[in-house]
Amino acid sequence: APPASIPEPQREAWLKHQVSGFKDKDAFETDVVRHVETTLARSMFNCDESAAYAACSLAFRDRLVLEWNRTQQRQTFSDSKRVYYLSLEFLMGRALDNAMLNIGQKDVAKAGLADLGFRIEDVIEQEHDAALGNGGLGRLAACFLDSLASLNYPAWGYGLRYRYGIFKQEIIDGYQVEVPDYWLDFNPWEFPRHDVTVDIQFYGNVHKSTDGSGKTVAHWEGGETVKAVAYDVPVPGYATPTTNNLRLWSSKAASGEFDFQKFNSGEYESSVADQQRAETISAVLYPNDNLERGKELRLKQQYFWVAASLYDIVRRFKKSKRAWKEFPDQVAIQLNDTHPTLAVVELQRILVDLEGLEWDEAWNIVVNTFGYTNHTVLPEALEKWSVGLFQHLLPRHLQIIYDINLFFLQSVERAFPNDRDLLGRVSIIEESQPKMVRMAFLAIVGSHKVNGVAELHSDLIKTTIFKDFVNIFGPDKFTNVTNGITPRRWLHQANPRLSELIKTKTGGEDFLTDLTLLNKIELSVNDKDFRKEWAEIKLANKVRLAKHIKASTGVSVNPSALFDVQVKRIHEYKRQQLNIFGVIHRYLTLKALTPDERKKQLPRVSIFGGKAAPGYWMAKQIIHLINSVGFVVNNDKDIGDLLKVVFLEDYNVSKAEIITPASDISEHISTAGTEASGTSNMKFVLNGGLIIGTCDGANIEITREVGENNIFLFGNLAEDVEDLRHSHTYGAHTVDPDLAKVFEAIESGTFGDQQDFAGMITAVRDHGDYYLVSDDFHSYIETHAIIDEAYRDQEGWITKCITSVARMGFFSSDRCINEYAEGIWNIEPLPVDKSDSGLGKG
Ligand code: F58
Repeated sequence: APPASIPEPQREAWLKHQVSGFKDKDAFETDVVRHVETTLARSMFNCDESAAYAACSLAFRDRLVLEWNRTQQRQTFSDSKRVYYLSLEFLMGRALDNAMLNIGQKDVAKAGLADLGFRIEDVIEQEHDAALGNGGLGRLAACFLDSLASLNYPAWGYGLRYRYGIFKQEIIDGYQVEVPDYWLDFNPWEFPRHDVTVDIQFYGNVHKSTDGSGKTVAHWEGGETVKAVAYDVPVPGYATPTTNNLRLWSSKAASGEFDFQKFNSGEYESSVADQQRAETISAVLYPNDNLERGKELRLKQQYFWVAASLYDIVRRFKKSKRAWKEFPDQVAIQLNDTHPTLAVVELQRILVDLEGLEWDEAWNIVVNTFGYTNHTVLPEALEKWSVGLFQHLLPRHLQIIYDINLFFLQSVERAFPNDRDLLGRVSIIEESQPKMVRMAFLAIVGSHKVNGVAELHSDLIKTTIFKDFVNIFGPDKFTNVTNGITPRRWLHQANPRLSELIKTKTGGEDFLTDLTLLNKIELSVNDKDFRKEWAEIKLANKVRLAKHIKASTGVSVNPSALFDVQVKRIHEYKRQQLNIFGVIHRYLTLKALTPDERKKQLPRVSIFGGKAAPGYWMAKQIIHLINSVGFVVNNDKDIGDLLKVVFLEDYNVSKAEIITPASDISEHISTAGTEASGTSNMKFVLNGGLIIGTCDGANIEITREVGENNIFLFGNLAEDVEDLRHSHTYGAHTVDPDLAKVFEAIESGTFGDQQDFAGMITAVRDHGDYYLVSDDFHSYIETHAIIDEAYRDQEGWITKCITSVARMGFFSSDRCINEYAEGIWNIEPLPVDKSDSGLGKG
């Protein structure tokens, strides 16, 4: 039993007053009113929806904190191995709805809020998204935290507490405009830990000295120090008391608020400037998706976060008084992409420079501790840092990297003598001008496992960018863990009615904790009532989205039209340009029909959403073209409801929760071999939508699960992409004839000044069509025609949807986390007795 600071006789008083779950809605209401009147110092006369949100959140938070504390105690005293998930991004979205559902007391809150005069939906809407991520990579980290807690794994997330998350996107005159996302005004979900701080060093010099035994010891001295302050966010598991911790670091001047000495000697300005410079480190999330730019501040962010996290992890380990060699038995650290790769170097530094271990012993510990997940093969997204920048910012780390590289290359030399080319290819230091540190190579050398995120992707990294490393380390070091999504948020929370309907068919067992149980609904595929309700739910979700579209764009759309959705970051490789060219083709085709012929056509709504990186000019052109096409098409009387084109501004997690359940078809149409996995493809199918996609990323495994008849695949295969690229002639590439007509329409000014869109056309026609837009255009258009026909057969369509959902069990992030736990982390869940919980699960 845990030692307690409260002596036995007084513990009774503590137990008597212990916080517990809401017994009923009365208890919930008491808490809400108390928080409104005391914590918020308001009253029923000025309690608006935002105050109701605040009070409701605080009431739930009180419950969460109790379980959170207990979980941390339980995990500490069991002394079991923990996994630490290091990610620069956690795209958490909203917390309140998730907390209510995972704790299992949303019904109580709904009834209680209604008594107090509020609709729960409106209260939930008040919350600002925690948007600490760009896209798939950040959302994957959030799904993983949900699964880790729900499966009772002892796990912590470590990230940065950005003051500004991903920017807010406004669409003004059809163009993207970026607005800062200051989200911390009121955030009840974080707990500042002003007592948990770490001093982080930058710059300075390295001196070497010899210790008593004649060993050389490195000392990193001087430079500047910044303070890392911990902010903790509770992560509740679903239907379990386990509540894990997400620790986010915020930067502060090491001297505290500002330097009093300087202040007193009249240097007020510079004392404040120091403070501001320190705070800049955690100020803003870099908004690039699949692009690295080598900015010094970004490297500073990475080291700041990694050093603080490792200090924390090592401090926790040292309390156990175990021998260092046991470190990998207690600690697994997963590197979410290469952004935290400095952790490899930092742990080696701690062990060798500060703890006095021998290099080899330390290195053994390091390699056994880390695992590395790769999320991209795109060359422009692979991280490299110049040696000069490293030398300046982290001089000791550069030395250690050189040593790691030396020992690594020596071992390669021994295994593959006389292959100088190989040494050059795999060197962690790229011998370019300037020299660069290749972070992915460092991550591979410093980890015991490297994984890709879908089968095709994991195969591709083994045969392309990391091929030499497979030869060197052998194939077992490289593995696949196909991504997954949490069904709690992406079905139960986003689509409560569908979740309820499915529940009626899964025999009382909770499919939300074992998603493979979904297969039971396939038995009801011909059940009339089931099908009817299924269709009603989809329509209701479309009506809800139609209202949102009207409110945000002013465009009225018909909910019985086919909703065709592409929402994700805007990127040439994801090919929103292919989609909008296809829409233009549809428009031109409709225009060429007689009014009678038109009447026979199937109405469609093309829905786009997603942010472009602020410096990504082509992506911004694509957004502009989509909006320009929308403006023309939506106001064309010949077309009416047959085609609407909308761009939804500021796509984020909470918008995704409205959009995903409302799609009939969603588009996952990346050039084959470029999208590592994709995860929204899984979300759409899980919500009873079908997908059109290329043979890329997880689309391939989705096809394997749902069956070829239930997915619309098109386009060239990854294995043919290279040759096709070579076959394109620069300057005058012959484009597909249908696509040529689309270009003609754009160039004749149908959608406004053609100059605005010239870049997109040139990329295809004159600059080699790197993304194979023209090569895939014909099969894309044909496949959309097939989709139209399939959708006309509503009964057939519903059968496809139900069958697909039934077969999606594989894509739960629970399956995915279990694979990591077994194959990479070697950790076990820490079982909890559900009755040993302060919360009533209801
Ligand atoms: C995404 N990567 C992949 N990167 O593109 C997607 O296929 C995959 O499903 C997902 O990861 C999860 O594995 C991604 O989102 C980023 O946003 C990085 C942010 C930091 C700069 C480099 C890109």
